[in-house]
Amino acid sequence: VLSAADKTNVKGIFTKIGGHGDDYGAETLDRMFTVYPQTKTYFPHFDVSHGSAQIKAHGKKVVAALVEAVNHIDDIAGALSKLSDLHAHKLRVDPANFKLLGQCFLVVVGIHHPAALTPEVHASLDKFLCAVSTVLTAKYR
Ligand code: ZNH
Repeated sequence: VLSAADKTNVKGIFTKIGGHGDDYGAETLDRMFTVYPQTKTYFPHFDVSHGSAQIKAHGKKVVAALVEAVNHIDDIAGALSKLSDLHAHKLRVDPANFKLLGQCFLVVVGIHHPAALTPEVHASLDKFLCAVSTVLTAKYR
């Protein structure tokens, strides 16, 4: 459960991310595909080479969903309900992969905002990403 301090930390770091979200999303996917090549199996229809247009477009969508979750941080399940249906019923991404994407996002944020990603903010952002992952995998059966 995200504490009041976690919510403040998450909102703060997303303010820093600001207009870079699209770029960070693409960089996150790029890193995930490189470091965890097994994740590419979910994207057989994508050009997963470095900097591809599809990676950029998808990175933008993923970060937009994270921003949506930040904007509704007290009701992430409600905010991402449709996305949760999509991942559970159509995409069926193994839940283990959410951890991998989350780790890559933390690395990207850390590279671009080293001073802002204090241990406290890191812990809060990690908790937030776990909360989002829990929502997106909640309807699996
Ligand atoms: Zn996912 C899709 C988000 C994780 C895989 N996604 C998607 C989208 C979004 C997202 C927003 C779009 C939708 C529409 O269009 O409607 N994801 C997300 C998030 C996360 C995720 C936020 C976390 C945090 N995913 C994930 C993972 C994976 C995935 C981990 C694997 C690995 N997704 C996916 C796919 C898809 C998606 C495959 C589809 C794509 C296309 O386009 O086809």
